[in-house]
Amino acid sequence: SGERVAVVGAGPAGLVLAALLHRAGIDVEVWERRSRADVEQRPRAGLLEHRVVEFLAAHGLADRLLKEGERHGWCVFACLGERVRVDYGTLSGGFRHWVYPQHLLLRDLVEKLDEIGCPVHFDAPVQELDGTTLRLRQGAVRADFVAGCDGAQGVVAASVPDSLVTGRRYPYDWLTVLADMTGPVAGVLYAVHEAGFAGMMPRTGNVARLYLQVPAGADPADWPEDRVLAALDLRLAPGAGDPRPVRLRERGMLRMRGRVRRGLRAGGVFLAGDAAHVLTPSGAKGLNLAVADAADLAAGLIHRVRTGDDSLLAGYEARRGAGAWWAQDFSDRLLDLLHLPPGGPEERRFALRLRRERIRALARTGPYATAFARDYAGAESV
Ligand code: RFL
Repeated sequence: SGERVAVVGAGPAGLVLAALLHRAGIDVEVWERRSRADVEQRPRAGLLEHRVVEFLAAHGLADRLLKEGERHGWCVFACLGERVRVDYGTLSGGFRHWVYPQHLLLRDLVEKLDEIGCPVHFDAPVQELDGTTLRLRQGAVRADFVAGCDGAQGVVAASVPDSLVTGRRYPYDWLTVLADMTGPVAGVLYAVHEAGFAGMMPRTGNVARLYLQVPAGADPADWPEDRVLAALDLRLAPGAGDPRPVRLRERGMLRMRGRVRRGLRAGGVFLAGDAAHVLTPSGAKGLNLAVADAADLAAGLIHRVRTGDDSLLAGYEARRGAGAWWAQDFSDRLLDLLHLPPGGPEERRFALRLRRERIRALARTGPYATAFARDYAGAESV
């Protein structure tokens, strides 16, 4: 029909969307600010929901992931010297995560787009949007539809009038490191501790992503390597045979905030992924939500281009808003479990005991544990 879609951003949302549209015979191109090497090498997320992998697999976008990724169906909560294993794979009735680093997924998607002939332009920052025309250093690109998949600080959102943001700044931050460990990390560990939360998430081989609660606004300079290692050791309290960090690769500070936009569409311009909502990494939902947005937007655009009917697209904002609030709520409840409220020693002890109680309930067969397990693993279909 000759209608053109411009996708801004080659993250999970943009690349999945482009692949689906191109496959459906739609004229689509991706514009990405960073270099290809940068996109393919920057480690971020790594825990993929069941439903997301099912979706990617059904569209032929998970070949390598299915071969090389690892299934993951349990996590451990540590609290007051007790370790509680939550077998969410079993409690949910068989839904598990896949562990596969985000940058490898992006590498695979870029490769797939190359293979099917969908253009991805790297080193091409979109500077401004004028209706559905992109302004780039290289010149102007006209499109009929624009998908703003340009992340939390994107330029597309700025051009969507009335795109209101509701958000929360949490009263703490997470220092995050990628670490070489003494051995492979078998599963996710969440440690709820008097001194603050610490977490450990498996990546590939002996590499793990570690998180450490620090005061909001903390300066990374105050957290040199030995301080980080000592805090991790205290809070994670590894046993004799457990993997320990030996080398910290890259250190970052995650300013903890949740944010949901209202106004995900203006005419032919749409927002998806982190451009539409930002989640804290607590529930590992950000990447998953980005793919779910892309799936929904692709279906709406394909229907619109093929039939001229806008009704599916018209519901995009409501459906994806609901998806974002669901994930936001899940992440917020998990954060609440993982952090102690401010207070004196007595209040903190009380709060710790309450958290241990809730953690035990997550492992006990019943509707509470089943609901958590299904939400965590992403049981509902995309
Ligand atoms: P992305 O991945 O940020 O991609 C946006 C892309 O847009 C480009 N861009 C532009 N391109 C052209 N012109 C412009 N003007 C542009 N402005 C920006 C950017 O360069 C970039 O390539 O957004 P998307 O696709 O919405 O995907 C979102 C996910 O990347 C994000 O939610 C997750 O990484 C969050 N997250 C996690 N999510 C999970 O589901 N599971 C996890 O285990 C998990 N762990 C994490 C995470 C995020 C982290 N960081 C660093 C924020 C762990 C970490 C440490």
